[in-house]
Formats: sequence, structure tokens, C-alpha cells
Amino acid sequence: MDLKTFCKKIPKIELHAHLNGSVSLQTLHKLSELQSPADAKSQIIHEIHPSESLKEGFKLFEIVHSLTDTPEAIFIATCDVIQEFYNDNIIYLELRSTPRHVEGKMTKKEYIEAIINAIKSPETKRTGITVKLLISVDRKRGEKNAEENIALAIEYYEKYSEYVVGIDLSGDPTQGEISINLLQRARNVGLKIAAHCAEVPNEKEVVDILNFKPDRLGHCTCIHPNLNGTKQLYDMLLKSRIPVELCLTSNVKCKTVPSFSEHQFAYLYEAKHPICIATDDKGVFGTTLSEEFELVAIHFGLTQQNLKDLCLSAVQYAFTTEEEKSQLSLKIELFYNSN
Ligand code: 6MZ
Repeated sequence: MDLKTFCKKIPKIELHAHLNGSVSLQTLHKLSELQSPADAKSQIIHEIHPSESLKEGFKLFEIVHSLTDTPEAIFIATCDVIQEFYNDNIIYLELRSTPRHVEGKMTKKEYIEAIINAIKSPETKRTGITVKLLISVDRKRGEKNAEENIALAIEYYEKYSEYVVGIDLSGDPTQGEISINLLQRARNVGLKIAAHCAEVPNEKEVVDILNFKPDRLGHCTCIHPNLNGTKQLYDMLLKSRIPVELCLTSNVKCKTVPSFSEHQFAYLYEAKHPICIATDDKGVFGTTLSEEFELVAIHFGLTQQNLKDLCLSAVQYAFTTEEEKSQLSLKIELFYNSN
């Protein structure tokens, strides 16, 4: 079996996928048809092509947001994203999303419920994929907004702990600032914490995040063993043993990493630090998890066995029960035994 086919066929675990960043062009077209002529964004959609910089990526999120501004649109977008991950042989998916209030159209609660309804829908159940939700806090929107999202995450975790499992701290890394300690409230009730970390250089924030000890970290692009001033952060990261979600295409397209071969995957993998491979925003950056697996195999010489180990270790970092982890591991083992 060639590498591409193999990477597609492995049962995979996706732990870092932003809902709106994952919406495909096909779904955006579908959503634009739902809008009234006055709102129609079809013109804009023709201009969408995978982002080539961090700034462009964040502009694209705004365009996607303008099309996912009702509970109906969020429901459709979530169903489609889940189906696309399923078609790429993802067996366990953690989606993360920032609840939005759109005046006259959608409340934050309706936003969250639309996602949960999509996860619970018969279409999703039929696939057999397991889907969980992390509620995101956008660093740009300030502490009051963060507290509101944390309160909602706690409320929905108490009602739907089967689906709502964690909080994600994200948003444009060049804008705003949120104290990670705000998330302690969520952690106290049992929600897991995933925090974007060092996507751009920010030593003080990285130290605060590492001291907080989130359950997982996103990116850690600017914690490099050989760059001036970051060696100490790198040692701190390695000592923490906190799993890092790595998104190669996203980082290279955002130009926070110069090339695939220089990606932080190389030295974190070499150091045997816990890592997993993820897409980040498969729509906005034009990728799939299979392609991300292919990239690590090509650029870092990983064997089929190494790819299996990556899948199995991702299971261990998932925000789910031990029982579910055993079932996921079994599916991966079964695939390897029969291929
Ligand atoms: C930081 C990111 C991100 O929440 O509307 N987001 N935050 N770094 C990244 N790397 C490129 N990619 C996406 O999905 C889109 C939102 O996810 C966050 C941003 O806040 C973006 O607006 P949702 O579903």
C-alpha cells in the first residue's frame, strides 16, 4: 500500500480542530445559499483560497463567521465537518469552538446547543465516530467574555458531560491577553484544559501557561531548543511532559515555522516528548489529517509502526474515559493486524 493510501486508511485521532476553521469550501457555498440576498456572501466565497499567512488566516475566520451566524448554519457546518473527518477515517474527534452572540440571530447558548445537536444527530451516530466539544475562549475578546464562556462551559459540562469535555484558550496570538488562571474555575469542576502556547514569541505568557499545567498545549512553535532565550522554556516544556498538539500545515502556512523540515515536530519527537498530530483548521489551511500524517512520514522518515505509535499515544491524550480509550486503541490495533 502506498504511503498516501496508508495514511488515509489508518484510524486516526484528531485532538486540535477549530470548528469554523474546519469548514470546507463546499459547505461555505451551501451556507451562502441559505442567506437572504441582502446578506449573501457568495461573492466573497469566490475569493476564499487556503490562507498563506497568520494574518490572512484570521481574516478568513471572519468570512467563515459571517456565514455561520445562525444556529441552523452552525448545525449544518458541524454536521459537515464531522462527516468530512469521518470520511478521512478519524475515529475520535475533539472539536473546539468559540460561542458567538450574533445580535437578533443567535445567542451563545443557541450556538453551543446547535453543535451538541449535530454531535447527537442520527447522521453523526450512524458513522460511529466519537465527537467531543471544547468551548473556546478567544484571548482577543477580554476577561469578561472569557468568564462568560467559562461559565457556559461549566453549565453545559454539567448537563452534557458526555459531549462537553474541556476549555480551549485560543485566538489570534498577536492580539489581546487572557490570564490562564481564569481557567482554574473550569478545571475545578472537572473540565480539561487545552491552551494555545507560544505560537508567536511571548516568554512571560509561556511561563504562566506552563506553570498552570494545562492538560494539553497547542503548537509551542516558539519554544525552540537552539534559539537564544528559549532554551530555558524548552527545558521547562520537556520537564512538564504536557502533550503538545502539532499542526504542521497550519504553522508553515502561517509562516510561524519556515519549512516542514524545520517544524518543532523534529526536536519534540526526537526528545520523546508527548505529541499528537492535528489539522488546526482544515478548511482555512486546506489540509486533512491524512495529509498531516503523510507530511510527518515524508519529512521525518516515520515508518508505519511509528505512525501507529503516534495514533496510539494520541488516544492517551484524548479527553475521554479509560473505557473509550481502550476501544479506540483496539480499533487501531485491529487495523494494523489486518494490514
Ligand atoms: C489561535 C486559532 C487558530 O472557534 O469560531 N483559532 N487560534 N491560533 C490558531 N492558529 C492558526 N486557528 C483558529 O473557530 C475559529 C477560531 O478558532 C481560533 C480563532 O479564535 C478563530 O477565530 P471557531 O469555531
